[in-house]
Amino acid sequence: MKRLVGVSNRTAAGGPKAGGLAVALWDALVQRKGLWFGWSGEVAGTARRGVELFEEEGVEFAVTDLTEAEHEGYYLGYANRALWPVLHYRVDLANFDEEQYDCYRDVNRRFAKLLYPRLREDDLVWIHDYHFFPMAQDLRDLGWTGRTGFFLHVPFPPPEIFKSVPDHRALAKGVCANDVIGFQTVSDRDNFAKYSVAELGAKQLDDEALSLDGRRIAIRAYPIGIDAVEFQKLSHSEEAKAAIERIEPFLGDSRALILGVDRMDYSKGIPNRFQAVGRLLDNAPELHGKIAYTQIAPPSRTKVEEYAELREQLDSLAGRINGDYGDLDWIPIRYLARSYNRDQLAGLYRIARVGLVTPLHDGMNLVAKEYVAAQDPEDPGVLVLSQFAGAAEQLKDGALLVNPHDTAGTADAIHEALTMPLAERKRRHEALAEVVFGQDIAWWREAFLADLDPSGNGSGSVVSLRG
Ligand code: ADQ
Repeated sequence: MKRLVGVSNRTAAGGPKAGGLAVALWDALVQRKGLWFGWSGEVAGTARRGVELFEEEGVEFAVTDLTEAEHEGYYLGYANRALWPVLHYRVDLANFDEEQYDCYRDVNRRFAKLLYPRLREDDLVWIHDYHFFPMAQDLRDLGWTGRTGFFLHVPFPPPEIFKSVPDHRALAKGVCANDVIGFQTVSDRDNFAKYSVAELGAKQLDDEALSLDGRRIAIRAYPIGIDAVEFQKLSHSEEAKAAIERIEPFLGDSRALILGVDRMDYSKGIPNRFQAVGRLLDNAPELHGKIAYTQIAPPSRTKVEEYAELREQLDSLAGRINGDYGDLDWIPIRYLARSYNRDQLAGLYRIARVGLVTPLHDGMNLVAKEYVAAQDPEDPGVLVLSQFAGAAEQLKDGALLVNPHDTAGTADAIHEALTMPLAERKRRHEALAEVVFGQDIAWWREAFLADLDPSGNGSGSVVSLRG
């Protein structure tokens, strides 16, 4: 079996192997005794420019620090304030700064230089996400010719939007130096194909292949999954039970829990969600005192201005809705700006009557899948899901799909979820569970690796992307 080399901004070194990317790559790297290369997570005043090497459970890690200037320019600046907003269709929030772009390019080149001497001829290189759009090209420039793949965890927007990035061509050409380019959805893949044909002069060979400069590039949708069996187990853990016990007094005998769990990010549509709950309370006075909406949203990227503004907006919206509708014995919105561990979340998902997942745009959204995995199949809750989450492509038959910009429509969907008869809840849950358990994280990983290493024996499983 060929050695796998994973490249991602953050690695799972030392920390818990939780969350989508970390679990998926970790298992593959353990299987193949691979190498994981990325940022150490440390910001050094004057950078240790080299690589720190260590091993965990047979997986080799090679990590490097960022200097303060790199952290500002490459990470906080270009990746988070230029690429992230554009890839989430928010050109209005993007901040394009030439110096930050140069810094992003330099970090990619520096990382490639550190990685290249560690590569062996037969390695498979798997690069992750928008932090490393140009990485494959930088490795090629150094002489690397081996099989190389890229997976984009976030959406790829329509060409008109991606073209707003001043250096869009250089970035996209860099991505095209990969042999396989993976997307979360068919719609992201098609946006990229359209862009590449129009802007780079690529030729579309078929739905899943481009040709550029005489090279064939596979482009495919590989919707990322979760370790569903493991997550279901977590929902029965002691910690899960303890979390349920803590929230139960607040729910009493008759209050339905509506749950939202997100990183505090403007792409997640949390203010729209608050407004939809406000509208629901306007429309349905009979629900006053009968529902408890809990939104868990730990602040992220707090050094970025737009995130600080979001925090203020949420504080004020939740305060207003609670002020308008709350009562001596009832607070409609409980908004908790802190993080809970996976066991605790699994327990809360399990007792939530409604899973409210309404991002304005999202690559996939693993919370939607975790919510499904944690349900009791005999008495399942209902998933209310944004049509703009990547997960909607797979989960459209079982979830109630909403347009998160449509406040009234979202309020109606929450109402429908709260009043849905058991038979329909079970039917919908069955459809959801089939996808979440069938197309899980191992399925995703094997599908990508089978294409990255067509000659290889992979793990021997037959993978059908059509499910
Ligand atoms: P994220 O934007 O971080 O990931 P998401 O996929 O929803 O979004 O969540 C990732 C993980 O973080 C999940 O396992 C979830 O449980 C956990 N998490 C989220 N909110 C939390 C909270 N409040 N407290 C504790 N844990 C929380 C990016 C892309 C997504 C894509 C993933 C994987 O933006 O679209 O699905 O990568 O490819």
